[in-house]
Amino acid sequence: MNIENIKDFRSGYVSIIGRPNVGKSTLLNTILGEKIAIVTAKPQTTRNRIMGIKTLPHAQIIFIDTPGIHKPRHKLGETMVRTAMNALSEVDAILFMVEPCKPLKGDIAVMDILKKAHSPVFLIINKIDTVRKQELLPVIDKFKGLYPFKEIIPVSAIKGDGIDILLEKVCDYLPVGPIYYPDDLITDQLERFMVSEILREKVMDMTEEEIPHSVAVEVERWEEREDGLISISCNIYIEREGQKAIIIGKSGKLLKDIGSAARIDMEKLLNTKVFLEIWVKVKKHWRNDMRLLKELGYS
Ligand SMILES: Nc1nc2c(ncn2[C@@H]2O[C@H](COP(=O)(O)OP(=O)(O)OP(=O)(O)O)[C@@H](O)[C@H]2O)c(=O)[nH]1
Ligand SMILES: [Mg+2]
Repeated sequence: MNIENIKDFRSGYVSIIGRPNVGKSTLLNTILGEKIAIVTAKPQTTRNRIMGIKTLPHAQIIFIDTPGIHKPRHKLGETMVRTAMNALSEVDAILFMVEPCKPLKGDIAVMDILKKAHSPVFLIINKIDTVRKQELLPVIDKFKGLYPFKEIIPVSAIKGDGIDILLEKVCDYLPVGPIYYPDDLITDQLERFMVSEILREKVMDMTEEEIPHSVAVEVERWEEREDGLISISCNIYIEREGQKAIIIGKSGKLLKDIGSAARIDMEKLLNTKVFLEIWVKVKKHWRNDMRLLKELGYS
């Protein structure tokens, strides 16, 4: 990376906030050009604060992807919402992401929270690939009437449309500052965490109803062999015995498919062959148990 002028270099923190499923993690991945956050078509995918670092010749932007803000129904949900709220203070800008439709209840609830924020708030209207241009103006008007956004930027996180403008505008709001992280670092996440997330993504993708949200993944063993192969053993935790049978599937077929899909992505991430072993275990009501939530890295 060619750093242009160290004296005018800008840097700072930017949070991505919004209700579940609007495309926050997709945006982060597109900006970085690499998949560091898991994405599914189901709401409440992200459960932790995910940091992604974008270094440009004249600026370093540290993005914080957050869990979707929703009405929590258990302690896991509460910690997720708390994680999102914590990302609202001490940042240089907040990207409030919505879908290209009129404000929903969930959006309005987030805007109420944003009224207490001290940082400039951008409205990011995502998924513009799903609507016609003329449908966008009334959406912008509706949101504009509800909050004094500093900038309004329509994007398609999936297609990469509007991303350059977004980065340019974000840089305008960053203070002059140091290069906080090495310019080739894109996240602070440990490989172990990313591997557990990959497996959780596949389970979420390949199961239905309450199962995707009842699952937690833990890496139990990680061994790097001399020939370069990494042998990983993971536990998938679910809340009830009945869910165990569903995840395993008829003759173990579903679990096998989940494992194959996860292994392919893990090999891409680690750039080597992976041997993956998965155990499905019951941890009763873990989503409502603070001790278990802590153990699983959720608080
Ligand atoms: N058509 C379209 N779909 C998108 C776009 N961006 C994201 N999606 C889809 O929207 C769904 C949710 O994406 P995520 O990135 O997981 O959304 P999120 O806001 O991080 O969701 P949570 O982590 O649950 O809060 C996925 O199916 C994405 O493929 C987009 O620009 N266009
Ligand atoms: Mg997400």
